[in-house]
Amino acid sequence: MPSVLITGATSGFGKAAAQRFAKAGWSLILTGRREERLKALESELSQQVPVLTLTLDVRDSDAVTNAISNLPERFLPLTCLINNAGLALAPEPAQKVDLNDWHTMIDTNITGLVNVTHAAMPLLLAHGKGASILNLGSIAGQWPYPGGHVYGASKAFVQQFSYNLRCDLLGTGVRVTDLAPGLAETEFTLVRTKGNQEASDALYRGTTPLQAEDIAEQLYYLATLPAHININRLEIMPVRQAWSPLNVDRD
Ligand code: NDP
Ligand code: 8X3
Repeated sequence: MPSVLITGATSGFGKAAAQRFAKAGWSLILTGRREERLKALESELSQQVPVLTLTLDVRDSDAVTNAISNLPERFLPLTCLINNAGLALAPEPAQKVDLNDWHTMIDTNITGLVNVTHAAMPLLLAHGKGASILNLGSIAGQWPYPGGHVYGASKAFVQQFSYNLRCDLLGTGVRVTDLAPGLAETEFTLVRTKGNQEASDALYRGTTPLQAEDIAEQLYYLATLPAHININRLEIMPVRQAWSPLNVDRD
């Protein structure tokens, strides 16, 4: 039975991915900080497949290493790692941002992703051919926009780290993809605005954003491609999102 380790399974893409992979019969290792949400998901999905929940903060490298290097045999070797845990903070311009918010994004989106990857790599190498590392990047890693500052830069890291991992994993059979979504309706904007439900609703109102299930479907597609195919980067936007012209400062 294939197994998948999903970080940030308590909400949004991670939760939808857990449900999608369970539907296909995969064993699930689900992580996040909110234990009650993990337990609720476990009781929903453990009727279908084996589920292990790990309550942890991806920023805590000791906790991550300890948890992942002691996974029960029934979940090994690992078929797929979905590095999904992440967040944006501080939608305001760079010059107005609290430094702590920048640190939180770097610690989560970069250090956290690296912590989990480092711990899980031996388990994916043990699987070899057909195993995958699926990293949640973003359109923000490629396309700059006002208020993107450290969030976009952290997702540019995810893209380049994914490509560089591919170089080193060549010959092992382990695949790596930078999955880069655009506007998607999850708790992402609620987190970014520190709990402003009105701002979150306003962002998604009157358009047709991606849904968590759309991204879960792409994750499942990537994880189940024939073993000789690696999609390096997959950028997905809603049809109702596109680029704007460059800005010009005028007198
Ligand atoms: P959500 O806010 O709905 O989910 C984020 C998940 O990340 C939660 O399960 C949360 O769990 C987890 N998480 C956050 N910080 C930590 C931490 N320190 N340790 C462990 N888990 C953590 O957002 P999305 O589902 O939208 O986002 C998932 C990923 O997709 C992120 O990396 C995001 O940057 C990326 N993305 C999102 C887009 C969007 O528009 N929604 C578009 C492009 C990319 P908990 O709080 O329980 O720890
Ligand atoms: C999240 C998508 O457009 O807010 O990564 O940067 S966007």
